[in-house]
Amino acid sequence: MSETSFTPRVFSGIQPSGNLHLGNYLGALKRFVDWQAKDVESIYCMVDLHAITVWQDPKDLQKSTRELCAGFIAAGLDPEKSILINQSQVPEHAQLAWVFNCVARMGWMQRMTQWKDKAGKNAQNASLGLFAYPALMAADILTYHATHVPVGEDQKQHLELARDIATKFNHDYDVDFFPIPEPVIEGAGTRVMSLRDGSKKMSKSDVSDASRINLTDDADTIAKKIRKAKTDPDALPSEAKGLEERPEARNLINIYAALNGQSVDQVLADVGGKQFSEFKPMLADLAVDKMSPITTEMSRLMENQDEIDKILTRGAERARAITAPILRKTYDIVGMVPPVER
Ligand code: AQP
Repeated sequence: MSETSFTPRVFSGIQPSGNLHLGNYLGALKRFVDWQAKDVESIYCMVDLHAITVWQDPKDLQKSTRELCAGFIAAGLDPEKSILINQSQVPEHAQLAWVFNCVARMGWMQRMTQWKDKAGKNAQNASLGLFAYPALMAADILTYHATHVPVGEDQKQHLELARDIATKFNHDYDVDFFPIPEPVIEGAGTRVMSLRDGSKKMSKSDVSDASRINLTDDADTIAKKIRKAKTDPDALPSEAKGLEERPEARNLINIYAALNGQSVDQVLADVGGKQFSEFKPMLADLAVDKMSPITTEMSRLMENQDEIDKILTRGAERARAITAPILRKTYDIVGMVPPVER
């Protein structure tokens, strides 16, 4: 099966499960905006069905979904250029996920590190949805015949599973129907680590708020969190190999590079030899400079929630023009009787 026989189309999503943080911004959102500039048809999704695989307070979920949409737009996504949707408003995601639940194998799901991390020792008590999460993610992508999926490093394994599902479907039904989607994991911001522990990824669910920079943090809070970020006592190196075995230093340099659109080598050429006491204020200024306009715009957009709801409704209409025929064709391939016109 040729991976290039499908028209390029981009899909990605973020869970409305709490505050957007710098990791989501650099690993995903900022790169969605870069893709938008390439003029490829793109769909960006607030994946609320994924969010409820762990408990969400209903009122918080609504607020987080609208806030996420505001974050998408504030970061530079234009709802006229990209299709912005709330997953639950496009029923084909869940419908195709059921078909994929019947294609994917239990053993594939059991190997997923995110399942093991999130279910932990309490797997018997985890939701069935959390276990099946990667099949829904495959459906999110493939219900658009998306070919490219910009994500952070942590989603690599789920993307491989989406590829396995597409391959097995095509093989089982002897068709060339689903593209094999390409993960696009590029740049210095694909794995932003906790500010408190350079071995843990920055995450919404970390109990320590000091571990992450939220897109809703004000300038003082951002500067304070960077000032207090864990580091080591040595000066910064002039070459990337000097960051080996220095996870916290590497993380702060990666963040600087990703925020400033530079490579790690370029950053180190400028800051090599500096102490953290000198570098941290530089990073804080840069982070405030890049993030504050987004935060301000997000708050402004949140004042007009009706407008956000209209954008999502319109996005769902545009999305369904793509997804409904793909789902119908999937059902035909699987052998489901179509409804007749009356
Ligand atoms: N630390 C990160 N560095 C780079 N990219 C990241 N992403 C998440 N964390 C980092 C990327 O953001 C996109 C959306 O992620 P998500 O919210 O759907 O899921 P997640 O990975 O589960 O996010 P969190 O913050 O880690 O949530 P919790 O704490 O609930 O598990 C994805 O492209 C992801 O790679």
